[in-house]
Amino acid sequence: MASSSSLHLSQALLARAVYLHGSSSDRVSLTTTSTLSSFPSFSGLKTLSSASSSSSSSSSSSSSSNCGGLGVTSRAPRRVGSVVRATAVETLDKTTEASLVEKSINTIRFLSIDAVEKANSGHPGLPMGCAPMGHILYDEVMRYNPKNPSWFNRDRFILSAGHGCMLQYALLHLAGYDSVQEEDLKSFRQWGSRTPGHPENFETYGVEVTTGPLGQGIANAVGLALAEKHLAARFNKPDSEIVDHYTYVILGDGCQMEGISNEACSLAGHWGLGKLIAFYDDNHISIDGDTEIAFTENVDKRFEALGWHVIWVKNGNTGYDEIRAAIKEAKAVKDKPTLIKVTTTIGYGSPNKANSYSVHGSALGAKEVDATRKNLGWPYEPFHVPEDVKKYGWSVKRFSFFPVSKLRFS
Ligand SMILES: Cc1ncc(C[n+]2csc(CCOP(=O)(O)OP(=O)(O)O)c2C)c(N)n1
Repeated sequence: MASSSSLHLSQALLARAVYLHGSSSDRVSLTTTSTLSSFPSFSGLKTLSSASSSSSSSSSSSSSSNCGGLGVTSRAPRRVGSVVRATAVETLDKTTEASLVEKSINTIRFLSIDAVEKANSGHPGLPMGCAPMGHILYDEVMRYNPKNPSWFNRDRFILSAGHGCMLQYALLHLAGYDSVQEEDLKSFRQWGSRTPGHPENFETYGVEVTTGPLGQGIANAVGLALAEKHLAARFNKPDSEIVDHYTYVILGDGCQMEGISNEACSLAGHWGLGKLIAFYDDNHISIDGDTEIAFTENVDKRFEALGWHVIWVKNGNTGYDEIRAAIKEAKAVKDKPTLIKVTTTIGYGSPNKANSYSVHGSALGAKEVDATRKNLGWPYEPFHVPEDVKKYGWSVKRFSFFPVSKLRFS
């Protein structure tokens, strides 16, 4: 439905995305909120040419230090000065051994478990279940540069299920973002730390969108994907595709229950945002128990009706190749956003708490942490990243392919 209210929503989403994700130093001129009234209707976005020809150009007046009044601190500024166009760190063709992938995924699980345990508060269940999809995204699929988090053409990742933020912090840590060091993981949920209880985009480099209110992250993701498509339509030339990136999201049952997610996803389907790929963590558990008690709709069919391509990964716990194949399929569908429903087990690996709401929002407890360590064969101390994970995977391996000194800056 392309009503005037949906147009206003689209303008708001686009304004927010451009405002937070633009960089005045990039070659493309970005639009500020004040110029949005001159934007065309976006119902033409399915055909790129109509969008590119119908909008008037505008320029950004925001400076690189203007982050929208979001309380940016000198400790974690959002922009990285003049270094805005480093080449991407390509990770697509990496061939890490399967056992090392498994070990790396378990590193994510245990960093999450240990941080929540130390804070004695937080949500370990989602990171334990979503570690495989998160790992594959950050280690094999996404293009980004941890040493230049504001590189404009990076792929975007949004954790719509923001309560599971230890997943994102563990991923940023392993991927080599300076913003999440071991001491940051150890101060998870502490006052003034860079690892707050829900992701804050002004607090931690690498967090694109502040999330926590369920449903809002996926709505922001629609805005980011729309911004990408709009900017690409306006500024790309056949010999110069300066805007070309994907927007990835992880959302859970709680996000699916929220009305705002349906409204935004309806627009995404209407616009045919083919570079929006959402992972639905289908773990059948929410804050109060099994989703059977309150949420039994057919999400797949709903998304199909909204105009999305829908894929079901039946084994999100260990089916790494299934996840990889789904992403490949999603990328091949250019004219529709994709929902990858990934069936996982919340708290995967915990012998007594997995698949129950008790692992949704509380620390496992020392006894269960020990049991989980035994169950997953994890002999290490808390917060330990095994040497082979450090050495052969993640950032070190990536930087050995692309040393920072060889990155192309201009
Ligand atoms: C709009 C909104 N309402 C309520 C909450 C409180 N809340 C946080 S997590 C959660 C349940 C989320 O369930 P699900 O997405 O299934 O996450 P999982 O149990 O898989 O971790 C709720 C209700 C919230 N964060 N946002």
